[in-house]
Amino acid sequence: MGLALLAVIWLITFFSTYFFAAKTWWLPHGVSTAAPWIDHQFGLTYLLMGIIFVAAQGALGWLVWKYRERPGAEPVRYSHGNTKLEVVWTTLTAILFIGLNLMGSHVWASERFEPAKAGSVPVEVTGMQFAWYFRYPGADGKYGRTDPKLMDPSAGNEAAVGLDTSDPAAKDDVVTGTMYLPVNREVDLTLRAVDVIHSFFVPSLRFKQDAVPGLAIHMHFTPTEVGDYEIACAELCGLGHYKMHGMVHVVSQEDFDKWLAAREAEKQ
Ligand SMILES: [Cu+2]
Repeated sequence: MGLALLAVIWLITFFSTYFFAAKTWWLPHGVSTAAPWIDHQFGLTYLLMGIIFVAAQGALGWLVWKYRERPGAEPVRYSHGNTKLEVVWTTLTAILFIGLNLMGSHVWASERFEPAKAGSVPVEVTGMQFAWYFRYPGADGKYGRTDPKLMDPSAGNEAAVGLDTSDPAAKDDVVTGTMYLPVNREVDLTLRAVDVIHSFFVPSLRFKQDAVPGLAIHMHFTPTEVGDYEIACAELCGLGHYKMHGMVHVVSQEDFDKWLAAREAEKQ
């Protein structure tokens, strides 16, 4: 029985480690300036946790077999444990977790607490049940006023985010259901939510941030490769949560300008 348990524990350990080591399911190729940092941190965390996991499960299997029931074995005694060992592994665990957090906090904080650089592209993302809308402030660089009373989700785009068209700054605001971004330029993102908490998640950009009703959350990132990348809502936000899918089209500056000009022209 002891040998059977050892085999089961080691087999579970082997197969669960294999899928991570072989990268059977892994992150998509990263296309933002923060991606190498984040991937490095992610890989390091998995490696350290993997080593501890394999060592702990390996020891568990071995001990299960070593102390198996057999004729002539010493009867079981209650042990209160080993205080010195407990202090050591608790301290080591604390150092590891706090250390990993400190290492990762730099990248995390730089996208949130440092302001976006001058000349970045402002985009406002609004999450609502169950769609994403993207607003570009237009030539004046200023977002027009929005008002919850003007919101009409069934009308889509401008009306959905409640844009007050009587405000001069709103005249050139563009609201769309697909996101276009110029490559290699920093994006100054403002995240809003209308009804419940949503989470704007673009795995390829290594970007994930909650959008919270009543808050305008500022973040910035820089896409580095032209392509189409999937947006998902990473917060279970209601029955239609699965429909909160969208696309980020990262294009050249020229294509971006053309696209934005075409949207502006549609407004006239
Ligand atoms: Cu959502």
